[in-house]
Amino acid sequence: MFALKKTFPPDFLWGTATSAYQVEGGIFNDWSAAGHDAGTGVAHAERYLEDFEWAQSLNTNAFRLSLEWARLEPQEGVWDSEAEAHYLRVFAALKAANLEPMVTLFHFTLPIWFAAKGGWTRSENGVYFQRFAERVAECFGHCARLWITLNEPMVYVFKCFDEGLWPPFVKDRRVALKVFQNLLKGHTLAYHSLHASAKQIQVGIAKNFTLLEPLNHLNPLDQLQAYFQDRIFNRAFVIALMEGHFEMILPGAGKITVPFDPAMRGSLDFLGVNYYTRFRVNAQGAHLTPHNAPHSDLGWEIYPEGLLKVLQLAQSLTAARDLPLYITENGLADASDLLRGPFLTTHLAQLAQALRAKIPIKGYFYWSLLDNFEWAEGYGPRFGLLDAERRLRPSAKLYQSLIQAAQAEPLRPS
Ligand code: IFM
Repeated sequence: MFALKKTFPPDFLWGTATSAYQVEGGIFNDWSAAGHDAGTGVAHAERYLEDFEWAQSLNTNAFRLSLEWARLEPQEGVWDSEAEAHYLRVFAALKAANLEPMVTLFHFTLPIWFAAKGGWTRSENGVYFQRFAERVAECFGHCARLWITLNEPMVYVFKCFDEGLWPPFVKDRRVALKVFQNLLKGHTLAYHSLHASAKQIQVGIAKNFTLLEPLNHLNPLDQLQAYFQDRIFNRAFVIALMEGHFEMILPGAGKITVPFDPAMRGSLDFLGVNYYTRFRVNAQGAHLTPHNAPHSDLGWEIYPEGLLKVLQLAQSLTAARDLPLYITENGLADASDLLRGPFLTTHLAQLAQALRAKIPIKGYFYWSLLDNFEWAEGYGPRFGLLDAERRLRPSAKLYQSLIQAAQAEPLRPS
């Protein structure tokens, strides 16, 4: 076993991650309206007390959740007091279970009224997200220290507006670029609104980092494709938030420009890293996984070394301000649960190596506590440490003991 002891600081956050639409149930939003209805979810909205007991029993001390905008503001400007009371009860339950909340505002889903206004495709709509952030800060700002404005903004851009696989099912690169810019603006507005009303909070984003490597390292065309894809998918959003502007020429899409905005510059207090897999990129830009590579039920390669690589990348992107990093998601679709144990052990070994290399990682959140609604894939993929009936999988016990081992002999300041 790798050295867990003496590697993890005593205040390290060990958690699991969820999002509202994927677990709560009974939500009407742009996804349900578009025929991707999560239905009753896994009834987390009713069973959250029990779920937090499970999370506590696994030795975790943190929990990542999102607030469903469509529940809190089901009609434009109309705030649902029962939904607010519900989330206040959720925060109270987290506190009682000694689980530090990490709270996301936008995790892929929108109120129907906001989608009808054009959602993120229109720059003037950023003010609605800003107003949502203000309301959230007023109601819940005292309940949490760690806030995430946007989950995986570039996944959202590509899935919804380039590949056209998620609502609103658009395949238009020009629209995708607009959404990229509007999400940056929306983040910036929400970042400052959250800080204006809630004190002593930290605000970041959860950024998906997918390793994009040339299929053939000796083929310059593969290299070029991998380079451009990595720059736009993994780096652009973070560079823009760090520097307040961004420019690049993207073959096939032309010049991408995010003009300088002083309010955007430095609007990150930490960076969340979501890591799942690596893709090999060929000269046509397709993503491939070698047949013999170990992979999840979704066909995603299991590549633990990639965690260290993306943490190094995240550190280099944020080095100018020495930002703290959190692994806000890392997990595996594995119905058999045979691979999840080794997945956890090998990824945590890479995390331990990153900590020893002084990468400032403050927490790790496994995706997910429970099996849940995996977007266009529905309920098929099983990412949970628990299944939907709340039966603990063997890998959950392993996670529990790995956390215990890591906490057993905490680092003492030298
Ligand atoms: O389920 C998703 C989550 O909503 C965002 N990150 C990736 C997970 C697994 O695909």
